[in-house]
Amino acid sequence: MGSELRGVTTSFTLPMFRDRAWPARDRPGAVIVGILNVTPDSFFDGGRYVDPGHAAAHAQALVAAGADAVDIGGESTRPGASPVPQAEELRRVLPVLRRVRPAVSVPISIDTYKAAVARRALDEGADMINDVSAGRFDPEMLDVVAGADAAIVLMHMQGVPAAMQRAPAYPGGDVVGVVEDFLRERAAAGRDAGVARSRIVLDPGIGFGKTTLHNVQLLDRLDAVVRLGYPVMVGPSRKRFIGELTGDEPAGRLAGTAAAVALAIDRGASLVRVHDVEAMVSVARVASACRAHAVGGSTSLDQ
Ligand code: HH2
Repeated sequence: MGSELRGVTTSFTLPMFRDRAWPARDRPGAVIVGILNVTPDSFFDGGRYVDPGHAAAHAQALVAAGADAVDIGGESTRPGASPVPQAEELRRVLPVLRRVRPAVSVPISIDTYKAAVARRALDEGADMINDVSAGRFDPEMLDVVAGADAAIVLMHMQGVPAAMQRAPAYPGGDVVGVVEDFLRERAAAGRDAGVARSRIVLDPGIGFGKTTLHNVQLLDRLDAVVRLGYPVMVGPSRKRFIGELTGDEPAGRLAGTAAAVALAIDRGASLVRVHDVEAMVSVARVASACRAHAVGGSTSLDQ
């Protein structure tokens, strides 16, 4: 998976997909995962893509803008969100997946913590499951992913979306240590269930049971998660902590998102989950080059 970038190398890694490596990409550096929420209530794009035709068109637009993967979600996990019944989540996600799968060649990820949704989506051609509960909310999830040879994102969340932002706190204030221990344990659980090491991605869960300070600490100390030895995904896109730092509403958080994405890549993130693909492709190019130079030493930047 090597490609030249001004004579430097990083340990940049990408997960396997089903029976294949990540498809060839036309640029090196961090992977851009474009967000497609097919929900009425997501905090930024809610209600825009509930129609499967609009959703499929947006997926193609994300890919045309440079997305290396598309993450389709049928349940908002914003702070205060209520769970969506399984049947409703399937009703939202499957028609979109059926249209998007034949229309794009990039990997498709499904943002769900329900094993039944994951199973149906993997049957219909999804490549990766993005589980914000890291396989804890549904005891069958890891088995489903292992059985399909799919990849999985294991994300840290404290509490549940409905209540996670009510005064989040960590023992001794050590959010980095807690998240690191959690992700180490969940990666081991995934491997115990039969998910190959090469198919696991870890995510510190920006905004999931965290104050602004916790989020900043996790971004700054992302190396602690990177050192666990798996590709790391980070999803700061337009989130509340950016608004708390800048005073901007979600619509005005593009520049703040760019700063967080650049920092995450500099600290070793291999994948960034974003709404604004075109802008973040440029951010990722610059930040990935700087990361490659910083880690530097030999001759290529893997993908
Ligand atoms: N953030 C959101 C949803 N899924 N998955 C991962 N792995 N990491 C994240 O940071 C993450 C995620 C929340 O953002 P969004 O999808 O834009 O909003 P909503 O939950 O309201 O649909």
